[in-house]
Amino acid sequence: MKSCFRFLLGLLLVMLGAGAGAAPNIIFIYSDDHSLQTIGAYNQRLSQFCREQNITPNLDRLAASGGLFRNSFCGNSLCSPSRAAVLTGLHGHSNGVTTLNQPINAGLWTFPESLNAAGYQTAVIGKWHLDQTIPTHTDWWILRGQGEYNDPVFVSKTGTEKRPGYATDVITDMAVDWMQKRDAAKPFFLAIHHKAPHRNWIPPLRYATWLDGVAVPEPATLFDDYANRASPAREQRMTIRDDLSMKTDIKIGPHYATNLLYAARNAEFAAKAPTGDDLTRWKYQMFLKDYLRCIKAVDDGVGRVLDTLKAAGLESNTIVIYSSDQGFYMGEHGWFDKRWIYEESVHMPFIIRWPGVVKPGTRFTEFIQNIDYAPTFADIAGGKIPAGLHGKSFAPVLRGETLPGWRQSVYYHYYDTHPEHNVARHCGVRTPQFTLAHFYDVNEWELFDNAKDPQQLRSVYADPAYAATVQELKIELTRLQKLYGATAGPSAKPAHKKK
Ligand code: SGN
Ligand code: CA
Repeated sequence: MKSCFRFLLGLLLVMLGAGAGAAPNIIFIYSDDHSLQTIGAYNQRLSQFCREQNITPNLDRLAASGGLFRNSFCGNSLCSPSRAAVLTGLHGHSNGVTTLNQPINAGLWTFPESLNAAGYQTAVIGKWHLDQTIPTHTDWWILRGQGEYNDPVFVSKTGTEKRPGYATDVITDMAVDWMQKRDAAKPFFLAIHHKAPHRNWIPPLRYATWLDGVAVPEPATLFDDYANRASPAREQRMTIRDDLSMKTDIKIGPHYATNLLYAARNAEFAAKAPTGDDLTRWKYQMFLKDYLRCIKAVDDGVGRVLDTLKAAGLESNTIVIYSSDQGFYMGEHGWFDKRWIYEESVHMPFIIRWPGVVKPGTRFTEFIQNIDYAPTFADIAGGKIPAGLHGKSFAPVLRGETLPGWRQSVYYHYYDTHPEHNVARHCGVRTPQFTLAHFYDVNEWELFDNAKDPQQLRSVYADPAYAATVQELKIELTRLQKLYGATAGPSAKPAHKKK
């Protein structure tokens, strides 16, 4: 009888260990500016091309063995604000980070605190971009500001140190090393924050000629004229044609002509001397190839992490997540960069493998947002979730439960007034079918019917057929602002004054 009881107890423990009951390890791989369009598994504009060219095989493997969220959003498509929302579970007006280079409000809870208290060993390695805020992870090695692509300098508890090599590889090496040296008696949370593929898209030497001779498919909107939209779409400065620098972004000039990465393109440019639309097309190709070469290296890093887990026997009890701080324009609307509430920038990739819990191949449609990550991580780890967060744990969704009353819309607010890309401040709401945006400085509105106009080329805000929708969405925006204690306009003075 006693042995039968012991057997049943043992069986129960094994079952718990294999599934949601045991404290699983969590690896959170978070890159900088990775668009959904350039992930094979996402089925977006360039996904098929990515699969054909084998650009994201490891991310695709992760998505096939786990799940992928189609409706994963940020609340402000800019680096530091997205990172602060991930850490605090709060939107920027409450955590203090509405634009770049601002500190998280002193004393605010960040999720590693709950994981540490629950017995986890936590670490963050790589881009942080919250220079005035010290991580609460057990261990940390972070890049200053944007960090460097080559021989990056890390700041840690013990000082600063330059590490030789290509940033993506160096960060992966450090992450693998940390995993191998960690306290194996504790569950762990490891954040691997890549600098890539942020501007100015410097690939590793091993991919210097990879994709040469291949034509990257162009978006239908490469030569968008911004008609039928509010004025900010015309006023921005983020076009491939006018704002992507021939020198620092495309790397044309005497300084680059002798560089192994750029010699061939300098020769090609000299021979073809493209002008007008041909020059825009040529710049698009160079930009996309540099970006995709950076992605390929990130994907290599993902592969190494997955292989390390397998070799260490940690695969079955480790959750692996891949995300990025926001989306990016890959020439859609003629643009690079992000910032807008529009589709390409408001989406964040979110891929998750959780063996024994998330069924392989699951495609989630729930609306999740970066404010949900902190409570979700704390929930999974069995840690405390403080009251008053804007985000909610979606761990039950991962476990296959339906959450009654889960959000049907996301709140968005972009506050930056920096002249570099000149995107007007706006707040808005994204629902399953619509995007409503208010550019309050010029008091102009836009409404896109994403079902009928997925490329968002025609605002129907003034179309009488949409009058009722406009009313409903304005009410929804006000409801969200009240829910989160936000104001209709900027809640703080702009951090940057226009020159
Ligand atoms: C830099 C880039 C911008 C980019 C911001 C914010 N210019 O200023 O193109 O929008 O970072 O990016 S660069 O010439 O210095 O590369 S973010 O990812 O940090 O939000
Ligand atoms: Ca970013």
